[in-house]
Amino acid sequence: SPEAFRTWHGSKYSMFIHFGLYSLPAGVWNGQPVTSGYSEQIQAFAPINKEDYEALAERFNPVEFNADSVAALAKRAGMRSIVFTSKHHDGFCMFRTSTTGYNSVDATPCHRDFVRELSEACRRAGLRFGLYYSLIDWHFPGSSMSGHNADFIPPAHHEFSKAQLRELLTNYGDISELWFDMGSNTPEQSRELYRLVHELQPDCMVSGRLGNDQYDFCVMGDNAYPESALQTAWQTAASMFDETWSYRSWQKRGDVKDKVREKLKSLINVVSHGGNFLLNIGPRGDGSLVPFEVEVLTRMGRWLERNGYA
Ligand code: FUL
Repeated sequence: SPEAFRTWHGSKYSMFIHFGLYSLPAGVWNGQPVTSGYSEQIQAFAPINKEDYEALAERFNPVEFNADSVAALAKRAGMRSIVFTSKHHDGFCMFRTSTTGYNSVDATPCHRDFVRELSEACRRAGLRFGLYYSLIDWHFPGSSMSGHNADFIPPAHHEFSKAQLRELLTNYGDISELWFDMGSNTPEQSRELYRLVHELQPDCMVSGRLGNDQYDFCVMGDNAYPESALQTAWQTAASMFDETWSYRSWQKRGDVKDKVREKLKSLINVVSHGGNFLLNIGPRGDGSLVPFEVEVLTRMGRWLERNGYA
């Protein structure tokens, strides 16, 4: 609805979070830095066989992850919502689900539902909350993994996604956006998922990466900026470093001041052309935030405040 669009568009600046099993290896496998591909896709790029990757769950215990501190950081940064990776291409669910045991409640020693923790923290902090949801699933029986462009996802995965979306859209209150990623859906499948989202939450905004022109807003290519204003609702998702979205231990971070300038320029460019800016952070495997990223966001927030935008 126009109302849902206005509310979403009014958010302008939001936090993206890439956090999951892949945060544990942090871009390193067998003692070697994995230099190709994004680190959240280390399973495909190292590559890591299914059993070894799944075993990461047994060590996943991010005691430093505190949803309220994350929400507080978003507030300090001047952001108005948070979008969280409920499930990335690895297929590991960061929420309680009855559809698979491969989830953060059942398969880890921490037994935590991160979607719940963040949804509640956002509500407490007065932030909106949205979900990233990958339609690629390297864990799903019969799927093949080859980096994100040539994966095969069996048709049965569609029913599985529907069941998970029902959970995600009924168990966690209002979801501001469903950030579908990388679907290779048929037109009928995209239509069905689009309808399902709106049946459960009419005001939830659906991203263009659902495919087949079933969307409420377009997403630019990763870290891509249009030359001019677009005739549609749109968003740029940006990573702190071009090379990865999830935490990478050997990332060269450079100077905080330069990064603040770079990201403020992007924010201004996007917002002045009518888009929404979704800026990513990648917490470490123990759940702690990367000080560099905290500093960048804090300084951006201060700039916004000084200039009367906060
Ligand atoms: C991409 C994904 O393949 C990346 O891993 C990341 O999640 C980015 C935001 O979207 O298409």
